[in-house]
Amino acid sequence: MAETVPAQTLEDRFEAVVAAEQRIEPRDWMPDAYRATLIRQIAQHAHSEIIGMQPEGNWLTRAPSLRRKAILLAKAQDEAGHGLYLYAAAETLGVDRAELTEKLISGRQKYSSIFNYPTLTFADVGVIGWLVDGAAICNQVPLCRCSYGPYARAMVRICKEESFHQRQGYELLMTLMRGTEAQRRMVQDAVDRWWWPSLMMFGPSDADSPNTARSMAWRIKRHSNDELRRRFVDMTVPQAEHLGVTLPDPELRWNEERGGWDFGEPDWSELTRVIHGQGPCNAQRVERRRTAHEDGAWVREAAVAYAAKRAAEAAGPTEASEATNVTEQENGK
Ligand code: FAQ
Repeated sequence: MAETVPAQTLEDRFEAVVAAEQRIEPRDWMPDAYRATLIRQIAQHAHSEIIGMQPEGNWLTRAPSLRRKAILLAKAQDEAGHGLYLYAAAETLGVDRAELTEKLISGRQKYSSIFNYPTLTFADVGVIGWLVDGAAICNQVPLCRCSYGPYARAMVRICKEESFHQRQGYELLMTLMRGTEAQRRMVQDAVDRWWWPSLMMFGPSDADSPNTARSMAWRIKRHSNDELRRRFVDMTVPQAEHLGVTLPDPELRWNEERGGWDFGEPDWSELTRVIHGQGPCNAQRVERRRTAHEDGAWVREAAVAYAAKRAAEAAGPTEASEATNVTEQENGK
């Protein structure tokens, strides 16, 4: 008879694995709240990658050269791949990708606020690479050390690709900055529009972040929202100087004592509005996702039918398929 392990021992084991910086794997016992937190975060992260293809996708047909178009296509394809690794990681926790997609398009699960802003010019593509992927890297590199094995492993590959995304954005902006006065103005305008939303990607301030303390104790998150936001600003200010753009924050100044940059407070009411569906493009993004999902129904149906056919073949000949074979022979096929 199988031995039953007391719940207390299971929890102790879980805590010991986390404390020893080892990984929790799908078949290991884990507290229900740990599982729920991971499903929430990984699903939101996956949805962000998938919805995140839309703002840049807006420029695929209008990229200014074949080279820029090929780069942008490769980037969007990487994002689709990231979404898939992440949905697969979430599925190891016992949820189904179809169920997560349904929650996204019915507004019951979130995705990153940043993808609810419009891309008005091609400079936005560069700024998304530089600032949005830059922020994503700051936030995601520590997730490679997350206590849940499948999420941590997915993040290793994702981060490698994000770093290419960030570089292509910066290179695009450097090219525009070496161009005409109008191109430089276009870059500055894009930076002005994307700077504050990029800072909001890190989430609410620590004082208003209900999940951080628990997630850090479980070593899902390794740093608080404010710590990562500061790290991002410190990394980005010298890059802005090198590029020749101004960051739209009059409070930005070097703090000698701290050895980092002080910066202004983002407009938290804007973040709340965008998270709750009132951003400039929320309705459009979700509607587009819903249409794409409906348009793809035939692919899912074909995949299910094909899998059923393969399973039937693997199970050996059935009376029905034998009958089909006989009919085909009789028809001379
Ligand atoms: N947008 O208590 P916290 C990318 C929600 S991928 C929307 O601080 P937590 C690649 C939060 O979910 C970008 N919602 O929560 C790319 C929670 O709501 P809930 C996505 C937000 O989880 C680049 C509530 O507010 N990256 O960019 C946001 O501890 C270019 C309270 O917040 C990830 O998902 C927000 N900005 O910390 C693709 C990384 N912030 O669920 C295409 C993984 C907070 O309780 C193009 N995720 N909320 O109802 C994380 O690191 C964390 O989940 C945080 C939030 C830091 C986002």
